[in-house]
Amino acid sequence: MEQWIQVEPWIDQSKQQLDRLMEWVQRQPAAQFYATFAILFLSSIFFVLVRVLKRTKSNTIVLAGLSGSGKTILFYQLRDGSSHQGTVTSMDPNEGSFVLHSESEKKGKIKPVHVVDVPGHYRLRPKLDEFLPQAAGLVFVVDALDFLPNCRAAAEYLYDILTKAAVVKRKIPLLIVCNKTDKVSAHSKDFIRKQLEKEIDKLRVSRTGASAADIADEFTLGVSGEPFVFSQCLNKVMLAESSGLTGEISQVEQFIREYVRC
Ligand SMILES: Nc1nc2c(ncn2[C@@H]2O[C@H](COP(=O)(O)OP(=O)(O)OP(=O)(O)O)[C@@H](O)[C@H]2O)c(=O)[nH]1
Ligand SMILES: [Mg+2]
Repeated sequence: MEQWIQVEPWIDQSKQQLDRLMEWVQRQPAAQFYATFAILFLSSIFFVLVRVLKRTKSNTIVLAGLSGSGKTILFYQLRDGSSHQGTVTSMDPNEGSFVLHSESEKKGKIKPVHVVDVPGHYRLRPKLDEFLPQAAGLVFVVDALDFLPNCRAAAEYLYDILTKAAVVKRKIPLLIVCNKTDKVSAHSKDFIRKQLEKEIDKLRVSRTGASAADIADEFTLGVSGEPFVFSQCLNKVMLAESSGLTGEISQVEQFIREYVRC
């Protein structure tokens, strides 16, 4: 009884508030209800569509890297199992949807992969932005033979890629492929990783010091106060070795199959 006495005023108050709310609702013109209902209905359809579209996985793998690193030969190896010796500097992206040559004999339904080879010439690099929004994975090809003279340029290109919103927000996995390992003088992937990390670290310092108007980076890289290592990136960054010339590309194929599932 005592408890009832305590809660009774609160119930009365709530009832009055509810009555006032109902009166207010009844006073509103019908058009507002229809508009509210339409907005709620359309936004729920929009959210359902976004979820469905997110679930439809992309099958695009983008090949990027400096000119002469071996992207086009890698593209042919993936598609035809041969290097088509005698490639020239590409002037346009090379793209195709195909079942990987190494899987062409396999039985059952095999998902084709859409591979895009973006030329390394710096004027053609902006083409990369057209393909990143649909990329399931990114393969960055490095010339392991002629690596040291090109280390700075490769690091700059990688830095640009790793700070792009399209890469960071979608956490696009990146495979750095140290190519041309058929030659004994090719550098190992551990050496290349360390050198690239060092160069990116230097770039990070110089770019952070530059004025915001001079830099186009959409995201900052690494952890401030710590030397840069690839494991600090929000997207997964892995390293592999290959030879497009001899067809030793199994690590690239493994990466593709990990992110473009059959
Ligand atoms: N030894 C060796 N040479 C390679 C290998 N892959 C490519 N090359 C050579 O490197 C040169 C450049 O190869 P491409 O595939 O045309 O290079 P790219 O990356 O497509 O170059 P751009 O189209 O200019 O961006 C060619 O002369 C190839 O023969 C490799 O695995 N080993
Ligand atoms: Mg090419």
